[in-house]
Amino acid sequence: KLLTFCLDRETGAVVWRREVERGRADRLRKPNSPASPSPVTDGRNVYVFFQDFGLLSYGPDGAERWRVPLGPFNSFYGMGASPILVGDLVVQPCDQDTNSFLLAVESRTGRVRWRTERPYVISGYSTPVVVRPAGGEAQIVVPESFQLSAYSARDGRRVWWVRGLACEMKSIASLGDGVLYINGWGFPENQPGRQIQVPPFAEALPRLDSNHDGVIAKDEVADAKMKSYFEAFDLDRNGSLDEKEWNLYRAMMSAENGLLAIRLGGTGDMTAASVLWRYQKPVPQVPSTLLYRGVLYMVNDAGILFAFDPATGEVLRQGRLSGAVDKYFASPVAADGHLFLVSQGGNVSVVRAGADWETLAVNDLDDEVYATPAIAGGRIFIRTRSALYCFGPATVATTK
Ligand SMILES: [Ca+2]
Ligand SMILES: [Ca+2]
Repeated sequence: KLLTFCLDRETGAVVWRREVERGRADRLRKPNSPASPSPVTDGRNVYVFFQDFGLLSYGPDGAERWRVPLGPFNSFYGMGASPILVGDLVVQPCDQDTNSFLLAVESRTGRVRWRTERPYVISGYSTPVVVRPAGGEAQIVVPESFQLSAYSARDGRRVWWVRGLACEMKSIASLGDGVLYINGWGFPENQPGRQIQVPPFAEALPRLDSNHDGVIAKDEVADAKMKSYFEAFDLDRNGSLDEKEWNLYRAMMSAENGLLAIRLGGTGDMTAASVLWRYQKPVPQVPSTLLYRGVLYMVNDAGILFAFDPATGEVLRQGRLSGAVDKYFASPVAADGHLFLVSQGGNVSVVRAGADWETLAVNDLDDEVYATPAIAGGRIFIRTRSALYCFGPATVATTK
């Protein structure tokens, strides 16, 4: 079922719930779920995206305002990016293995303002951010396969891009002053020094194509590792690799994992000019970084928390989150001088922020957590697999 809930922030009571018909079930692999894309609100209306339906908007009372059916989609793990609001537009990245596009619809009517086709993009799961380079107009920055691109919010035109990102992006960029920070992880073989050299198609085909049909089928591949990744390269999922798909396999194997600091702005390919630093020890699969009070934080897949100097990429402090050494899907969040990190197993670490951060408390929710907590009105909201929690003082000044 594809459900949208509205809850009273004070009590957690369900104010309304709406269901939209699920006419299909596009490819979706765990731990992704149809509810991975978060809703976005302008404070009155809410905008939601379901990969098996498209975009919808509901009013404050739950009345449907408009719907924009989209798809079906062809993404390796299923769709993950959330819609964002940019001025009077709702912007939705639809990154998939074939026919990727970026869509902007009017938030009032759902009418399509622009749609930019992006044939150079395959599966991706990152939610974009909005930037305004000095003196310029708003741009939508989307982490994409192998690169990050900035699109004009006015007409969807691709303005500038930086190459050298991982082959598959999941995290959201953190924004500093004229700089963004983005981390990406594709395969273990994308760690510098571990990359696999893949021969060109013309060289591989005569060796592997035993039935001479001009393409490379899964059972023609001997290499166990390649066999295990085969589906990821078979973009049209027809069971064999043609030259385009083989070239993607080569590109995926030669991509590099890492955390990059990128200066915003420019025109065209800004790779040479705008990459300020790269950190290439293991970065996490999913969680985004957090820039808070002049320090950049990142938690990796071994439960190690890093504090970076955002200007240089220097590691100021790294250490295990004691009591919460686990895998992380949720990104770190912060308020009142504290970081909050929620592990997959439901351990919530409360950390004093700073270049010399330290763990203050660990609380166990005893349930799986994949969602990043939300902070609003002096409270923190945490969604576990089976419940939505609100933590905070019993009485806080809130505006409804
Ligand atoms: Ca063949
Ligand atoms: Ca194919």
